[in-house]
Amino acid sequence: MFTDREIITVKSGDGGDGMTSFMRFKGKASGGPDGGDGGDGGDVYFVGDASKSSLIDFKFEKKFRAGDGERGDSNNCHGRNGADTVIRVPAGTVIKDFESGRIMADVYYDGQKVKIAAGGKGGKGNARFTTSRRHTPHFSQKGEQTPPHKLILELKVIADVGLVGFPNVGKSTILSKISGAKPKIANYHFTTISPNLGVVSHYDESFVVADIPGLIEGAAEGAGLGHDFLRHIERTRMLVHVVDVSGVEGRDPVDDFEKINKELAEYSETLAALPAVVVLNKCDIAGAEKNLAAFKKKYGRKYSLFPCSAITGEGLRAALDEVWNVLKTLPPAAPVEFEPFEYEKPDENGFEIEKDEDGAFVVIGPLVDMLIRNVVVSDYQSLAYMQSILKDKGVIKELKRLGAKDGDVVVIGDVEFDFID
Ligand SMILES: Nc1nc2c(ncn2[C@@H]2O[C@H](COP(=O)(O)OP(=O)(O)OP(=O)(O)O)[C@@H](O)[C@H]2O)c(=O)[nH]1
Ligand SMILES: [Mg+2]
Repeated sequence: MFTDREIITVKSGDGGDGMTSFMRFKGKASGGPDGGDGGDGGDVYFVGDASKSSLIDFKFEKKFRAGDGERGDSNNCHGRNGADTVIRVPAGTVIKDFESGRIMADVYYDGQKVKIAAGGKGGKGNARFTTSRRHTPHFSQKGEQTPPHKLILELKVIADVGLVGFPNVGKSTILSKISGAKPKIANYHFTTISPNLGVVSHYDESFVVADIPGLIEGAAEGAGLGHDFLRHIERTRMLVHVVDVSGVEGRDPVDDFEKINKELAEYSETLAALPAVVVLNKCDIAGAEKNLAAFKKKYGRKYSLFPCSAITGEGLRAALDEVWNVLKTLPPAAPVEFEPFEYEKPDENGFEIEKDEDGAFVVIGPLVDMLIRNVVVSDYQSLAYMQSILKDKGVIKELKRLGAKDGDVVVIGDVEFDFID
């Protein structure tokens, strides 16, 4: 089974919590703080793997999770970092964020490794909160929690040349003749239902040709197998149009060619603008000459036309020579260009202040969420730490600007306190 688009969920590891603990000596109740930091959560990576040719693995396995960081321990022991998760995908896999549809990475090369989701930072142990005035901090920081992310994986196979044409015109037969590939060939439409790749050795050079399912008129609106498979030739450097010039199926070859061009243009202007060579196939069938002459008359000046017979092999060499001549002039195939999109770490500095019906100032926002996670309300020092953060981050200043006066109530999460200027 071939799959070229899957939706999966990844989650990097949460950071481990910092530890609150104090040194213990024989005969002494407690020494200084020695709570260690929590470990960092593991990252989620993708790696290109040339031995894979489809996204089939992701049909069955859709959830990936990196390891969480471990909690810090007493004796200043740092918690162990969570294990990274490395997801192997075929070279040519484009990774998109599901929510925004934005491209995050094009895993194009074998062995290419990209980080998609970073693990949460471990929380600091209480030993880190010691200051000249605070000798025995009874609080430590919680590890950073990371959200899961939905991703779209899209495989766009990497090939130099794309074969396009109506069904049954002989695309797969041509691929089988010019490369070692063994695609299914049969005398009916839509024999090919997923892309086939073949490596063509041409003198001392080689290039990759992709054979995709046949297109028909209206493919862009979903007719036949639709035009989704055009994704696979989006990054090819040139096209080979294969036209059945024998007309055995009762269609006009010129008309076929024009319809395919129209479908390509409807899918993407870039694709339609690729350099193209036209192979007029099935020349061995009686009746081909007349159509051939008509085709040459109409397009002989605009395109390089190559009358061929994939069955006898006649004409294929000349077509390949031309393909190679064109390829030589083109830049190498390259990953897609995109504005990089990365998951941002939640901004822990943002806050807003609202006034509730009793006139209390209610502070909300990510800064408050962070404080709620990290502050132990029952602990005086922890509250003092919160106060200092509120000052540093400009909350106190903003309260004043909004007219807070001594004795006004300020609400932060579960904590209510009187404002003192
Ligand atoms: N006489 C003759 N028959 C050919 C030639 N090339 C291909 N055929 C036959 O045409 C039929 C279709 O060939 P395929 O290679 O499967 O065609 P395709 O374009 O890949 O078809 P789809 O995968 O359905 O789009 C087969 O029966 C081939 O044997 C040719 O040059 N001459
Ligand atoms: Mg085929």
